[in-house]
Amino acid sequence: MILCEQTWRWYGPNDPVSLWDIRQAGATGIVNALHHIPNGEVWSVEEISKRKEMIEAAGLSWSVVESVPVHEHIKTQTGNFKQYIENYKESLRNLSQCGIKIVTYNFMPVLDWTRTDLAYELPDRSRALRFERAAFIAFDLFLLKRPGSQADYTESEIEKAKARFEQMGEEEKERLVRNMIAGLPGSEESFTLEQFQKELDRYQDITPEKLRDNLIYFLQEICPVADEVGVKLVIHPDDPPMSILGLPRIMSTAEDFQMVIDAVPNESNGLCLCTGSLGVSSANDCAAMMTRFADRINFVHLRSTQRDAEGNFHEANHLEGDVDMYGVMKAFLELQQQRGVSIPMRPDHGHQMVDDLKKKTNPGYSCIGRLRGLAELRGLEMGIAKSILVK
Ligand code: DNO
Repeated sequence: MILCEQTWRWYGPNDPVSLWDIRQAGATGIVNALHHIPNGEVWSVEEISKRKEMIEAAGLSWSVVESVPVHEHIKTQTGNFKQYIENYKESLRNLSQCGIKIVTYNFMPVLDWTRTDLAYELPDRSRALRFERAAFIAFDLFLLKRPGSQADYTESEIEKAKARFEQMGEEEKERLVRNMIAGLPGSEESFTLEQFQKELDRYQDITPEKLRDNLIYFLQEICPVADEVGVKLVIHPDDPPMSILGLPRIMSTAEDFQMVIDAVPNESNGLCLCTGSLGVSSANDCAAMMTRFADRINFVHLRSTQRDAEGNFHEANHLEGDVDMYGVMKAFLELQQQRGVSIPMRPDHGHQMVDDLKKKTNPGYSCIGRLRGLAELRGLEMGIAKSILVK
């Protein structure tokens, strides 16, 4: 029976969660990036090797890169995008030379993942990340004051956002701005409000079709190199899976995935199935996607969210919320048996809980919540493996 490779995202030497903590959590693989290298520059063999040695010194292996960021010029096809694509190819060759063969990236314009509240208190007093629609709209209309933003919302949404905004103190407003644009862990960029609006302006003429063409162009360039050096590229879906702040988003549904695979069928063109991102939309059936894209999934993020009728959602415990984690895990186990490979999975995010409530942590990436998540997921995996899949 082939089981998944249990991995854990580590932010490097400055991460308050150490490699030994991770080893004690039971993970064997590390998901890591060279965050100190500016976006667009080549990751040299020297820098990659240094990090790799650090990870291996704790008895762990560097299994997945998350992420080699895609420069905004590549997404918009402006400025130095050709040079940045060449640099990307070079980084892939260097990673392969060091034995690192799975590379995650995303194609979300300007922002990576987005939440309005990083410390939403749950009934058990742990804290979760949350996306509150009224606060988000209030940010867009009254803090960012994005030109044309009113047209994106209904009258009743605008009313609610207004009431929400009026009730906010200065501190809450500042916090909301920070949460939205100062960059969550792993987002490679952060901005002031003015810089942020400038970044949005660059997308004024970029329709979803154009952004998709730019992604396809990028993949047509880099996939042959990845094929040649044996690297699997895995695109991370949009989080949340919808257009925000007038920006196009093109990786939110099964059809979006399908289109990109059809356009660039190279073996290296694969997916990172992130159940927490996709699961926010009731249209996405994550277990069905696991089966449908079985031959393309080369990395998995397991997490659940709880949505409500107003368009809010918060991150739920890993086995609760809207995602059918049993169905996902079963399909995941099945695809690994079919393909005869073990695929890396990481418990994605966790609640801030227990002793971590007293510590300064990376939002979503504190230790104990993820430790709980990983423990639950590996129990679920073992239960399914032993009771159903073994004949
Ligand atoms: C959030 C993460 C994302 C992800 C990137 C991949 O927790 O899942 O930041 O790493 O989108 O490029």
